[in-house]
Amino acid sequence: MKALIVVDIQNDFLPGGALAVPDGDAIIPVVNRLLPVFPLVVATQDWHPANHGSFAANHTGRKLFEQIELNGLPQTLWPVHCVQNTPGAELAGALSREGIARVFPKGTDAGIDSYSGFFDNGHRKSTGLGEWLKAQGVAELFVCGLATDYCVKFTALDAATMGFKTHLIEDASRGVNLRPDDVRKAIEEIARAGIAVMQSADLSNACGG
Ligand code: VGL
Ligand code: ZN
Repeated sequence: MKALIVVDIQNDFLPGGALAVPDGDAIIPVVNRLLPVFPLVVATQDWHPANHGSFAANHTGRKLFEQIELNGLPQTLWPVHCVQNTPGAELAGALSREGIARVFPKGTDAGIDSYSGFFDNGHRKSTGLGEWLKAQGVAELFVCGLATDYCVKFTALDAATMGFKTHLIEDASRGVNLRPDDVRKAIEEIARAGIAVMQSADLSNACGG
C-alpha cells in the first residue's frame, strides 16, 4: 500500500509563525488536493517541551541559528517554536484534518532534537511511525511538508533507510534556506539516496485527477 506523510505543517512554520518557512502556506492547497489520492495519510507534529535544548533562549549567551553541541550531537539553535499545547504547535487550520489518519509527535525529549518523523537525531528512539506504517502494510511512501532542508529531508532519508520505496513531492514542500542553497542541496542529497523527486501534478495525473 501507498501512504503520504505530511511533515510538520504547523502554525509556527507558516508566515507569521515563530520559525516561519518562506512561502510555507503555499503548500497547503497542494497538500489538501493530494490527501484524497492516498488510501492512508499520516502527519508528523513537532511537539517540544518549553525547556527544549534546540531553543536558543534555553542557552545563555547563545545566538539564534548558532551551532552548538547538545548531548554529543550537533544542534542548530532555533527560536522557541512548536511548544506543546500552544497555538503555534497546532496543525495549520487550513489543512484538511479529516484526511489524516494519525498524527505522530516528535521532539518531545528536551535533551535531543528530532528532525525525522521516524527517529530522534541520534537514532536512539523511534517515534513508532515506521513500525506502524509497516503494520498497516505500507511499502511505498510519499513525503511532503515543512521544512524541505530539515524535517522533510530527514524523514525521507529515514523512510528510504527503513526500506520503504520513497518519493519526495517537491512542490508540496518548502524549506528554510538559512543559507541560500540549502533547499537545492537537500533535494540533491535526497535524490542521491535513491528517493524519487517528483511534483504533485505527476501524482494526480497518474491517479486520474
Ligand atoms: C523543523 C527546525 C526545527 C522542521 C523543526 O520541521 O523542519 N526545523 N524544528
Ligand atoms: Zn523543532
